[in-house]
Amino acid sequence: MKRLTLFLLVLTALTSVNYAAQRADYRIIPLPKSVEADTTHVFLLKDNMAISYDATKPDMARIAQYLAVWTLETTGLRLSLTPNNKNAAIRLTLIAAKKNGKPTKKSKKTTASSNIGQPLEDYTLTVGQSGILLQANEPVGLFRAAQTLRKSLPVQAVTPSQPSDPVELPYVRITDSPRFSYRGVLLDCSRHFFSVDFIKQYLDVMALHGSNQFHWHITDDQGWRFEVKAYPKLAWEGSVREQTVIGPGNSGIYDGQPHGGYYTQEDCREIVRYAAERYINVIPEIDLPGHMMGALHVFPNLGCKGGPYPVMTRWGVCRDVLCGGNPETLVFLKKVLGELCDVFPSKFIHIGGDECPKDRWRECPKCQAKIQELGLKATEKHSAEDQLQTYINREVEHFLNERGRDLIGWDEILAGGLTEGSIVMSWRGTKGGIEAAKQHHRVIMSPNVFAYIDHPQLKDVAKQPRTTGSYIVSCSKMYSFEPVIPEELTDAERDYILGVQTNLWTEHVAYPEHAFYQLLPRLGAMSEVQWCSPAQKDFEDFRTRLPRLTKLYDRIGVKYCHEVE
Ligand code: TNX
Repeated sequence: MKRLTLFLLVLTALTSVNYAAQRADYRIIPLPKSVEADTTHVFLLKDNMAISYDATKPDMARIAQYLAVWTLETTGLRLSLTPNNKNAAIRLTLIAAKKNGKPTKKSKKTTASSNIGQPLEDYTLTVGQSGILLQANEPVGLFRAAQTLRKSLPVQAVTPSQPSDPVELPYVRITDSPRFSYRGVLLDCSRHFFSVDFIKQYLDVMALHGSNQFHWHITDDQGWRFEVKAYPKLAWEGSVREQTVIGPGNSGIYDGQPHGGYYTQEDCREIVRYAAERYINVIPEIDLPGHMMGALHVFPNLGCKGGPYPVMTRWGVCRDVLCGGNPETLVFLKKVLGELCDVFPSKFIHIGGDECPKDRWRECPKCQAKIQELGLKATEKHSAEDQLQTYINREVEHFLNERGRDLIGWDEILAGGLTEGSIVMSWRGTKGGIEAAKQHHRVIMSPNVFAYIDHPQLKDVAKQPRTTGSYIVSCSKMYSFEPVIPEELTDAERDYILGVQTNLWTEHVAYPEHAFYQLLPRLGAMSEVQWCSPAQKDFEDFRTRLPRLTKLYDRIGVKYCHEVE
């Protein structure tokens, strides 16, 4: 009899566990600040459970909807959306931030998060007996919490029309917030045009990694891709190059195919909206006064020599740039930037400023006359021509400031002296960024040897699609980047480092699959540079967490490099 009872007990236990439950794992990428798990207890997430949210608060329904979609995508579990339901398995809650013990609507904490006008992104994610609780001060925090839950879930085999297996979530308390407020990714859509649909997918992948700034490079020597209503030919004609040089470097062999494409202002607004729904700000870049052959093709009178100027069909730095002495140059730039500001609400506007050779300006009577007029004199540090570029930057900055915007430029803007409030994006190493921080200017670190993902990621370049070749930016190299070195900057100067950015230049990247291959999984490595504290970082540990993220890449259908060095 005793034996029979025991047998029945075992049988009941076995039959009640008639599923192959997989477990959530909170050691995601980027690693949250604190994960306190109790693996002896689990909450079972099952089909038809509910997600609740406060329907009176902005953005909540949308975030709940994302979470339902992501859970379905990853686990096959179907969750329902039920506003204001205290008994729901998953609950999204906004909590008023406290100031001096009193609740306030918006936290006034002056961390890096507030210095770029981003709401605070802190959140907590708790799993216990009553279910899964996501809490934050702002919707963006709930979005981050929802992404964390998404990445913690196992990617399960899903059979449509069959109920999916429940998921075991160990009890946990996660508290998280990012190290840097600026976590950027650049996409160059001038060298190759990418569709609006692709850009949306790119933004989704950025959001998955916690990035919040999309630096969109939309004009350059090889194609002007921003519609300007005052100058329609810019997009119609400035966007088309006759052909493209083949292979890395400038081989001298051309494909014979025209390449074009541009974004209408409506396209841009759609991208801004889509990004904003994913808590990403879009920073457009009009690269000036160099990298302007797209525009010079249409307006040859704006070049020192008067043209003709073909839209460039090969890569590299072009000696022809906007004339610094022609008053029409500033009229043109202000018209373009005016329309840009109408379309892009971003607080930051990028004006390029890189790789502007001064050969033409040195010989141009108009530029030299302007230098005289402004009384610019070469000093030990700054040539007169570099100062002429600063004069243009100052005019442009004033124009942007009047519209409530701040100017970002590549580190070349240091050459003629920084204008008052300019922000420096340091790409030729970190030197420019350090110099700018010492001058009390805000800085974004994007040093090419650590952050340029147009470069190969594996030592054996033959294994990869051919790209720019001069150095390797492996995952581990990128991961090892530390943007704030104490010996280089004082505490006060360090506060000027807003964050870090990785850049996908596309001279040799023409297709979406290739773009994702260049981006992933390196964006995973970059996300820990951007999000985690130095003490948390450990490349070998990152490696062990990566396969779960790449499973998710497979599930959402994006390409990535399968090897990691
Ligand atoms: C330098 S980064 C450039 C880009 C190129 C890139 C290729 C920067 C400010 N200028 O125009 O696309 O190198 O790696």
